[in-house]
Amino acid sequence: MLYKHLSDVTEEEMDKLLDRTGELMDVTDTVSAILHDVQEKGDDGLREYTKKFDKADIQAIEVTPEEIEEAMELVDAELIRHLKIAAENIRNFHAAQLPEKTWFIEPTPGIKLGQMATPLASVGAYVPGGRASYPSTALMTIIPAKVAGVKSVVMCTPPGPDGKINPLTLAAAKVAGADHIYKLGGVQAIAAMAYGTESVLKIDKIVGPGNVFVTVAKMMVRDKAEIDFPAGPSEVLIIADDSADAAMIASDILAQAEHDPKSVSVLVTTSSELAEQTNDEVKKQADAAVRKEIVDSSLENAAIIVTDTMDECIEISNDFAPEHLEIMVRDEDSVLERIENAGSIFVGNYAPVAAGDYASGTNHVLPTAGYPKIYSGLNIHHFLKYSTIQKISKEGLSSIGDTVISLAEKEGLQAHADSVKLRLND
Ligand code: HSO
Ligand code: ZN
Repeated sequence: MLYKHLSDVTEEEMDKLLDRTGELMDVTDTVSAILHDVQEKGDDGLREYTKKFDKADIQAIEVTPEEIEEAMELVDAELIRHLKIAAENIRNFHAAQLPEKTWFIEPTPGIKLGQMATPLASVGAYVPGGRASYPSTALMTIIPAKVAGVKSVVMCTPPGPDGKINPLTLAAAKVAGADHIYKLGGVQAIAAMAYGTESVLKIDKIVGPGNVFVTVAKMMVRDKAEIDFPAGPSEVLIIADDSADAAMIASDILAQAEHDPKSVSVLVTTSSELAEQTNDEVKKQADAAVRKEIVDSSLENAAIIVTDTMDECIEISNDFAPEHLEIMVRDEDSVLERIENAGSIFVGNYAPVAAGDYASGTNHVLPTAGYPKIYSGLNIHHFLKYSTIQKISKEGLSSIGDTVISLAEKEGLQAHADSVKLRLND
């Protein structure tokens, strides 16, 4: 772990912290071969790759209603209750993001301008499986699509070697309201949803996190299916002053570190005392970590940076553009209002990232690696598109007629000009 005063951080160290886009390009050849194969061979190609990568023999690619019922019975009733609580909170928060279906303004008499939101027809949710199997991600991807009004929401998640999907992930998909569930993971899942096969519905947009292969596959099928954004290894940046609690900060660093050996956690603070205590706490908590191996390698990417001013903390955070930002300072709002780039922001001592990961209701599918500079985390607008509308009377058209005619004629488009003249000449 890097632990330094800002003035001692070298340019190289800072660059390494800020540039996290990684080795996406290294895997493009492998990915494009699989995409191509699935496009050619359809279901047979999917079965082949599922055998190769997931070690599973699958006949039917789609999960049956009986399999879903079986999973619902296998999962502890108490866990189903918790899934439902989380689902309700996620549903409510995303419903609050819904824009007005249709609105109009009348800037000039006789010209009414408006906008109408309509949901995408079909969406595919990719939910990672295997070592990192996240039922919570099924809730986070399927529920907003359903709240937006998407008719066909499909989920892909890889099967285990027994050909079955993790029962809790299936239960989560059911609670969230998925319309079709396919036993597919990796690049083959992305290919199946983007191109469609005999068994898999072709969808309009793919959302959800994945490893580098999945991320590159999503980026390569964009001519067939829109995507949300690249989402890589999890990250947190914490801005804290001397009012913060070192044990709490360390626990959030550990929570991030246990995700992936490539996860990144950063504390920027104006308090050298807090920095020292956090450094000790991280070591102490890491010793007792359940996923110690992952935590230890991830902590190699961690950093504690002490600054002289809160302005410097904020500047580092805005440059870093973290997936998750925690603000643990006395004057929270004055820091919050200066944040420019962050996927999801957690304010105060009692807002750990884990709250948003599972149950508060905000979405945990977020851009990483600095992409919060240009992308928003998953939200209702990812599932909607907007049509503009105009209702114009003859009076309204005459008020802009000369402008349209003059500009059209100047562009050499006489028919455009005539379409207006014809309407205005009695
Ligand atoms: N922090 C992860 C999401 C997650 N955490 C799922 C636990 N389960 C990426 O935002
Ligand atoms: Zn997490």
